[in-house]
Amino acid sequence: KLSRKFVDGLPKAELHVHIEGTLEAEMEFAIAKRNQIDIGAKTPADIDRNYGVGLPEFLKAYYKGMQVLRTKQDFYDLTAAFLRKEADSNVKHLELFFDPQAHTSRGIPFATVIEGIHEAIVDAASLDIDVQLIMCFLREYSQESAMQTLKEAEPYHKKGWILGVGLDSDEHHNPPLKFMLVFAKARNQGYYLTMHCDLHQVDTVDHIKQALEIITVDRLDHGLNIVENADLMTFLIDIKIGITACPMAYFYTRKVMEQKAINKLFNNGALISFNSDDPAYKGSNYINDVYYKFAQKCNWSEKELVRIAQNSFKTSWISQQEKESYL
Ligand code: ES4
Ligand code: ZN
Repeated sequence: KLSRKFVDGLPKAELHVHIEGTLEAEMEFAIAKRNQIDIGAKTPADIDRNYGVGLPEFLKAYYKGMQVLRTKQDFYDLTAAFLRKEADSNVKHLELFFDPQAHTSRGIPFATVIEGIHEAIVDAASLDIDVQLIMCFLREYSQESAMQTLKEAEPYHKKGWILGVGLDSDEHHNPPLKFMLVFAKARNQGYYLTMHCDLHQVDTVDHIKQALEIITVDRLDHGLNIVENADLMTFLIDIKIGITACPMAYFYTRKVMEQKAINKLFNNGALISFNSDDPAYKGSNYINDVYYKFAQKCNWSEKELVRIAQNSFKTSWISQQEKESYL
């Protein structure tokens, strides 16, 4: 019988979690108070995280919550709290998403966001966790806006503060190819590439095809609809590209953990990992909750979870030498 203790103690990498999605109601409330922002809540319990079912419904709540983040200290505090939590969860390597356009579009300077997050990473040096950043573009914004964001990121990328770029937010009518030029440019600048191909959006399989065959991403986020196309799934497995699943996120936005698709990928040898995505908006299910609850649901033992954790290191963007130290 699988024990929670085993899950908690298992060394793992987390590759798909949005820093803004770790904003718990308590912290949102406290930051709103110190920034003197009226969010219409008298206590943290008044902040409603039951936004309903579906990606647009989630995104609405997500962008509303993060409005309280204004200062470098806000981004610092949010990141510092999450890194402590990850280290306590035995996450040894973290590749953390952030959404600069969700803040620059509200008048918050790019520097405020990245410097607050980065300082928390530096100050977490005493924790036994290695942290890298992935900058996501918001796909409902224009390619020009993404280009501008890439330009703003350049000095920080050169300092080694940002390892990769991703693509997230509203997928409807916003295919990977909309951002072909910006991803080509990012690759030229030395970034790793990943992108969300979310569940059951319109034309998702086409989007996965574009991401894998044309953009040639280094990893694929969600992308579970790939099981609908046997050739594409075989291609993903052959080229050993990682696929980041977030079972509890699906439970909160679709009311299922997508066991079938996940098991199919897993049983066919895909390099699939488990991740928390937006834990503060997905029932406060952090990485170990995700591992444990999915395993319980599918009657998995330690053996399967060890392979999931190995996949997380294998498909991370650390050096081959570092990978071997974890495998
Ligand atoms: C996201 Cl799960 C998910 N999908 C798309 N965009 C996102 N931003 C944060 N989480
Ligand atoms: Zn995500």
